[in-house]
Amino acid sequence: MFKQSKNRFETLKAMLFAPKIEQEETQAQLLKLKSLLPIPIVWLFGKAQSGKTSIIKALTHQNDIEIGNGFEACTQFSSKYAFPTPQEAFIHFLDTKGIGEVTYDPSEDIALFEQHAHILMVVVKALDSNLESMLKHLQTITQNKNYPIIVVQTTIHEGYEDIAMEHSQPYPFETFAHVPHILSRPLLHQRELFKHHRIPVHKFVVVDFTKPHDGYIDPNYGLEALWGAIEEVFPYGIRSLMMDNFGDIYASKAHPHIIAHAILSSASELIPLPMASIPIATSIQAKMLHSIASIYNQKLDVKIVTELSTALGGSFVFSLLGRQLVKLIPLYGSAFNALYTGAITYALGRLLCIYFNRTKEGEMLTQSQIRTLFKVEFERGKTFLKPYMQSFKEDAQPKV
Ligand SMILES: Nc1nc2c(ncn2[C@@H]2O[C@H](COP(=O)(O)OP(=O)(O)O)[C@@H](O)[C@H]2O)c(=O)[nH]1
Ligand SMILES: [Mg+2]
Repeated sequence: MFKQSKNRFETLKAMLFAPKIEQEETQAQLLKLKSLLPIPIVWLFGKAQSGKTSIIKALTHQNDIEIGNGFEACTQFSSKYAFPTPQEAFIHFLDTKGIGEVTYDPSEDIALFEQHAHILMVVVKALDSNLESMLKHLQTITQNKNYPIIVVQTTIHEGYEDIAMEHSQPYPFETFAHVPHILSRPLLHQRELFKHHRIPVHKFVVVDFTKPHDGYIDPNYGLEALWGAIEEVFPYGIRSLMMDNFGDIYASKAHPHIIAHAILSSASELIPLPMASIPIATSIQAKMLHSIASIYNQKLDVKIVTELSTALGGSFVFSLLGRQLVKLIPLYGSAFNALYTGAITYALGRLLCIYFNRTKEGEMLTQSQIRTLFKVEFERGKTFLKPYMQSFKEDAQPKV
């Protein structure tokens, strides 16, 4: 790897502008790599119209169309939403939509998802007291596996006495202090039902995800509490991987795509693949740069790439490792390479975003600015990727 790293940007440049050298070999490797990637699943379990799709929307900042395009059917009763896209997914949301049907049988879903589901998110409308058959199915699902269960109680405004009432602030549903009786009664009653059926719930969260025309000040009421619950049971920094706010809307849009490629390139160092004539991580970086350019509606021309690769070439990237290199390589081996490669991919992606953003304003980046920015983004990349890559390692451990 380190021999390559001196001229990896030359290889990248060649790949970007002569895509035919990539060919089937890399495609096959990429497919293999993706199929081996242990992608975490959030299993959403709830009746139709309970608010499952709205939760995906709130967690991913995607709109209806983007979500609609991301779904693919996977069992008779369920479909899967891949984020950010089916080709680049680093998280899956599973939507079980057949629960209200008399014919619903969870066995197919259990067989397919038991291995990989990291969170079971049960979604109920706050005023729905008819949960009997759903709870029965949940009993079956949780019989053989202890999922961390989060129950999301949605659409609470339907329980408000006065239609003009605003949501309570600060969010009172951690303690239920000062929650009007008319609201607390159905919510606590639902919680009793879970207890009665011996469903071990990690956390209940109350939300109201409304449309702008509903007129609430906070259209994502309870989203912070929901993220809090998710991070308690899946503490791998997933929130910051899915969304980062850069002020530049294109950069925010590009963020999950950069993360997806960074994770993939990182994983290519961890997952054994047959040797290829072209380093797979480089071809992943090339794909990412093309995808960022299309988000910015820009052409990826030779000038940009030459500027970047001149600034970052030579021993610069190598020097980012500093003295850590000598100390850490014997210790961590491929895990170290994985993090390093992923962080380089992340930094490259971010740099292209910054480049497009600045040149749009007529500004130019000097070679030394490029280096300084790259260094900062490289460190950020490491921070982003480390916890998530940790989840891979744990996934690979034999389950007890
Ligand atoms: N007010 C409010 N409406 C919600 C909430 N969650 C979902 N909805 C609405 O309820 C309807 C069904 O939601 P959807 O997310 O599609 O449910 P799904 O069938 O479980 O995926 C949609 O019109 C949503 O806008 C919520 O928390 N509050
Ligand atoms: Mg839906």
